[in-house]
Formats: sequence, structure tokens, C-alpha cells
Amino acid sequence: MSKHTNMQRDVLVLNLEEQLEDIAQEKYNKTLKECTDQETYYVLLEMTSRLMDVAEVYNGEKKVYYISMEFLIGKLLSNNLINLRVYDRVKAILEKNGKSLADIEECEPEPSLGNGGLGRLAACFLDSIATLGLAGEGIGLNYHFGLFKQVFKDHLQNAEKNDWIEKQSWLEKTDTTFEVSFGDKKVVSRLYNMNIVGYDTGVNKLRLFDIESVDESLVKKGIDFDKTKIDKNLTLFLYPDDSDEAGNLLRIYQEYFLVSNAAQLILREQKERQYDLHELHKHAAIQINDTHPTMIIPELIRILVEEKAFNIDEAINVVSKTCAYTNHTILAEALETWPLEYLEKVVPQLVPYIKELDKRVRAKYKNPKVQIIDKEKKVHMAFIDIHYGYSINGVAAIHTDILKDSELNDFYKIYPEKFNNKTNGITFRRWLLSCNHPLADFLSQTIGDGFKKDANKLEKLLDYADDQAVLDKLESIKMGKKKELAAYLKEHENVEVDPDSIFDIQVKRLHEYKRQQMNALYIIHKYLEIKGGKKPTRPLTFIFGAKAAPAYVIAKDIIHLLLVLQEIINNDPDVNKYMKVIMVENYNVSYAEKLIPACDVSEQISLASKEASGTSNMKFMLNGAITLGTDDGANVEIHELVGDDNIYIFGVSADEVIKHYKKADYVSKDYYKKSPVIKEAVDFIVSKQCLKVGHKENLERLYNELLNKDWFMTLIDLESYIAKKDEIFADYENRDKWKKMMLVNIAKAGYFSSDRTIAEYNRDIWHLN
Ligand code: BZD
Repeated sequence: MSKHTNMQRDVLVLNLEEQLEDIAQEKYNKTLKECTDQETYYVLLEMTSRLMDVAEVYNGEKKVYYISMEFLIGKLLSNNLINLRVYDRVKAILEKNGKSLADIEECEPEPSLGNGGLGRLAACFLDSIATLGLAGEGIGLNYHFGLFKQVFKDHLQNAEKNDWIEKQSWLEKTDTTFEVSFGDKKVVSRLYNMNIVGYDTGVNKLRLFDIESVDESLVKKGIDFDKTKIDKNLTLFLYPDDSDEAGNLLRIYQEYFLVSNAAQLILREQKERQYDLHELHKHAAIQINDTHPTMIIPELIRILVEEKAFNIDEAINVVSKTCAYTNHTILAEALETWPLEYLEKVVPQLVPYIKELDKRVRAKYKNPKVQIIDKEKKVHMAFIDIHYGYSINGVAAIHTDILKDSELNDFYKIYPEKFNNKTNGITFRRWLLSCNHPLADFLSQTIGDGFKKDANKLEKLLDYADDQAVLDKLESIKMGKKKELAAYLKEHENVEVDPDSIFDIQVKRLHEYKRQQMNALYIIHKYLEIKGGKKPTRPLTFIFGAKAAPAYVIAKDIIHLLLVLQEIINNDPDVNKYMKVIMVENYNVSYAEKLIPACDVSEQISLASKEASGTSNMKFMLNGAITLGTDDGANVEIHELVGDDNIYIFGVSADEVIKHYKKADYVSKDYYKKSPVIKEAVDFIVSKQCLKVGHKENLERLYNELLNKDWFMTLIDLESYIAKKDEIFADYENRDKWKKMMLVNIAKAGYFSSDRTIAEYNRDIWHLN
């Protein structure tokens, strides 16, 4: 930090209380004490922004641009106060004035700029890039209604617009505007900035582009709107429904809008710094987050050729040395392929360049599986990234191995040097320091607070593995968090849960491969067991949180089943003393921050080979939950770190799953016929009891899907899942063993700090100073 900013900051921090009083006077003509919680929130927003304005801004010789369709950043107040190292002081000042920081946090709307793991990862990465003192920016879009707000009606998911932007917010409107052309159509963009403050370091920017002509009134009911009015709808929603052509075109419009702005911003900066564009790769690394921003490659090439007098070879060469791609999935249906015809409609100016890139590949490689444009005239976006980027990485060891050995094997054979693994991570500032103060404080007292800057120091906790006082304290912190959550669930979901019960939690996007439906079948099994007189030793609380993509029919049916089970079980007097089910409404980052610290059993039960990494598994572990999971994604690495004794692994292996797909020999009905336990659970979905509460159409469709298709092999693992889950619940009664498992999981979580992940990206891919 420069001397100058350092001093300004010190003055502000020294006079924090005076500052807050001044702002309260200026804004509301009140003392801090007289302000409402809402007003206090805006006072804190102003004060925090001032502090960030005097922090050091990173400006290296080389910068990374992390381009992403989503940044699931969560609420910012607490996190910013923690990273600015003023959280405790502010909390004390508020308390002196009769206020609670926790209540004030509730006034902040959560930005709706992301969907799931990919977007949350981008947010953790921005935190770590700033914390490590690296020059880096996120580039994304400023969606007005973001990802939809989930509302349950009649046991069904309804989607509503999520109106999150307020007049006073962390968004700072800038003077920067660009023109973006779609063939002969033009829109004008505007840049908004958000400060990203590192832990005890300086700030970077998140750049969010919007259109000037956006029209919120286009949305009349739910999330429906005219998808053809591009100049009005471009930045209304994240992932608008893409089940028809207009929806697909809109996605392409959004993606091009993102990359056109990114390209203009990056090139403007190069010019300001008088860098030679022939050396773009020496000053910029562009990380492409999944395939959505892939068009940055042909767009940069186009600009260099058409506006900067490059010849095409030079342009391709320098862009290829600048762009790197991260893959987050092996699900074929999630890898984008756009019909060439759609690209011709939306971005005709790019098509000649995409064809040129394709032609060059065709001339060099005969294998039809590596061609950018396939026989059906579809453009494989990931293939552009692989041929014309310098790095491709998976997000967990097993994921990268699967990419190399099967999914992208044809590419790996051509470019072995481009492939690398970067196991995901999470920022401990949000997922420990901010969401679990009692645990963070206790860890500081016990092992010192070195772990806040170097997460590996958490391992020191292992020295206390036999210290009864430490083990008991971990248990009592967990209990405190379970009580807090129970109170919150009572208030917000109107469900009463017993903090002494085991909290078993599965929170993540709803997808068949993540197998929430398998968890539901276990719950049915337990319910029937209790009805039959077999009571569990201790009550069980099953908690879910998930949004289903509005066009994903079976995912919505699974939500329906969960809500039906919640209704039946929680109202059955024979059973509700022993188990409860809660599907929380509108699961988001703020909800995760309440659920994760209170969890006992972390459900990570994807079909092996399908979850690229998962990151909630890391958050849960860090907060002392025990993983019940398959050997998939980052679970594999968690398993290796904590050892067999501190994790519960079940199910068929990734290799077996891949073999089944190759041979196409999985028949779900065989499992159903063979096992009375499976049959009983599956049949319950269409039992009179369920049909009385739920809808025939949804329940029958789900039942038929499980029996006749079950593409993600729910039934192959159901019996081993039931057995493992019963085992983990029984082990919970061995309290000393359990507490030790908690301790080991926390101690071993350091590896999953996103600071480690980002240091690796920088070491192997970005090479910033
Ligand atoms: O990315 C997720 C993976 O499923 C997780 O395993 C992984 O941990 C995280 C971070 O690497 N992928 C997504 O979240 N993907 C999407 O949300 C998405 C969105 C639109 C289109 C395709 C995928």
C-alpha cells in the first residue's frame, strides 16, 4: 500500500465512530442511534465505500481478466468489513448505539448475479486474487432481475423476478460506454464497477456491463417477457429460458454483449498504457469461465484484423497466447454447441472468423471429433477454446483425468501440454470468518490466527485431537449454530426442528446427476420404517435447498416430490417426532451462510464421474460437517486428505459408471425388480398418500423417469446409500468419535482455500508478478 493511501485509511479507521456519526447527519440529519436499521445499513455502505476508495488499487504490468456469465458474490457488507479489518470495531460501535450488525445485514439485498457453483467460484476467485495482491478484474453483466426468485405455491416451484438493485448500492455507475453491434443492430452499453477488497490488502474491480436502453417494464408476469426485444431485454435475466429458438438467440446476444464489452475494455486499457498489442499476452491473461465467453477469441481476432491492421496469422497467434479456458462439466448437454445459422443471425461479423478458425483445424487434423464446425453445422464452443487457447483446466483431479482420458481425449492427444488441473477452492473469509464467528474465534484462540492468511495452518488443530475440552467446544459451537438455524427456520419456513436432531443437508442446484431424488428415496424409506415401528435412536432433520432451471421439467418434479414429502411427514403425528423434512425457499448465498455452519452430515451424492468438483463439500467440511458422498469430484481429494475414518464413501466408482455408459447396459428396472426396498420406496411416489397431497402429472412423470430411464443411475446406488446413511447416523451416537471426525475435517480443510487455487492459476497459467 502506498504511504498516501495508507495514511488516509488510518485517519478514517481511527475516526470510525465520528465518520459514522457524520454520515448519519449528512444523510438523515440523525444521530447513529436514531437511525433505523435500514438507514444504518446505508450509513455503513457509505463508510465502507469511502474506506475502499482510499485502498490501494492493483496495477501490475500484467493483469488477469476473469470473464464470466455469473458472479455469485453474496451480500457484501460483512465481508467487506472483515476484509478491511474493521468488522469488530464497527460491531462494537453499533452495539454501543443499541444496534446489532446481524440485524443490519438483513437489510442488504443479495445481488442476483449468479446461479450455482460456477458463479460462486468466480466470486471466491475475485476475493483471493485481491487477497494475494494480484492485479485482476472480473468482467460480467449487470442483470436487473438476475436469476429468478423461487417461490413455492401448491408444492410447486414458481419463478418470479428478483428485483435486487437499489438506488444506493455497491454498484458504482461509470462514464464508460461502448457500442456493441449485432450485424446491423446496435446497442449502447454502460459500465458499472464494484470494488473487490482483499483481506488486509488492496482492491480490484468487478466490471459489470449493462445496456442503456434496458426496460424493466417488459416483464409482466412471473419471468415472462418478449425475448425478441434485444435492446430492452438484454440484461434483464441471467439464463433466460432457452427452450425455444428466441431463447437460444437471446443467450447468444448476451454472450456476445459480454465479450464485445470485455474486448473493448481490455484493448482500451492496453492503449492507455501504451502497450504494443503484438505483446498483448505479456500484459493480459484472459480466463474464460466455461464456454459462455468463448466468443472473446474470434472477437479479439476480428478487432485486431479489422481495426488494428494485424494480419490474420498475427492476430490468431497473439490471441491464442492470451486466452485460457476452464471447463466445469463433462455433461455433454452442458457443453455449448450453437447452430451456425444462429450465429449468422446474431453475430454475422464473427462468422467469417469462426469459419477461418475451423478451416485451419480441418487442414491440420482429419479426426471429425475435433472439428469446430460439425457435419450438422453446429459450432462447438469448447473446441474453439481448446484449439485457440493456451491452457485448458478441469476443476478437480478426477475431473481433469476424465477430461484427459475420455471426454476430451482426442484433444489431449494433440495438445497434452495445454491440459492442467486446478482443484477448486473457497474463500475462508466468507465461508469461515464471516459465516461462523464462534468457530473462527475459537480457532484463533486455540491455534493462533495465522490460518486467516495461510489456511494450511489449520492443521495445527490436529495437535488437539485428544484434547477433550477442544472437542467439547467444537460440539457446543455446532450446537449454537444449529439453534440459530432452528430459530430461523421457524420464522422463515414455519417448521419446527429439534436442535438435538441430526442435521442432514443437501444444498446445490437441482439436477438429476446430483441425485436429490436418491436422498428423497432414502427419506421415504425411513418414513416407512418408522411407520412400521422401527424408530431412529435420535430424530433426523433433512434439509434441502435448490433451484431448478425453469425449463428443466424433471428437476421441478423432484422439487415437487420433496415438498410433498415435507407436507406428509411433518404433519404425520406418528413420525414427526422422529423426522422432519424441509425444502427451504429461494436458496441463495445468504441462506447457505446460515445452513452450512449448522450442518452435521454433508450430502455429496452425485453419480460418480458427473460432478466436476463441487464446492459446498469444502464449505461443509471447513465448518465441521462430515461428508456422506460418492468418490466424485473434489470428494476424492477430501477422502484422500481426511482418510477412510473421517468420511463416509459409498456407491459405484467413476470407472464403473463410465463403463455402463459405454456399454449402455444400465437398466434401472432391473434394480427395482430385484430389491423390495427399492421397489417400496419408488412405488411410494405414486402412492395414494402422495397423490392426495401432490399432483398426479408430476409424480407419475418422475416415477416413470426413474423406472424407465434414470439416466443418472439413482437406483444403482440406492441400497449402498441407505446402508451408509444408517451407518453415519449410528456413528453420530458415538459422540467422541464424531467430535474427532469434526476436528480432523476442519484441520484438513486448508488445502481447499481458494488462495491456494489462485496461487496455482497464477503459477501455471497467468504468470502475473
Ligand atoms: O461448477 C459447477 C459444477 O457443476 C461443480 O461441480 C463445480 O464445482 C463448479 C465450479 O467449478 N458448474 C456450474 O455451476 N455450472 C452452471 O451453473 C452452468 C450454467 C449454465 C450452463 C451450464 C452450466
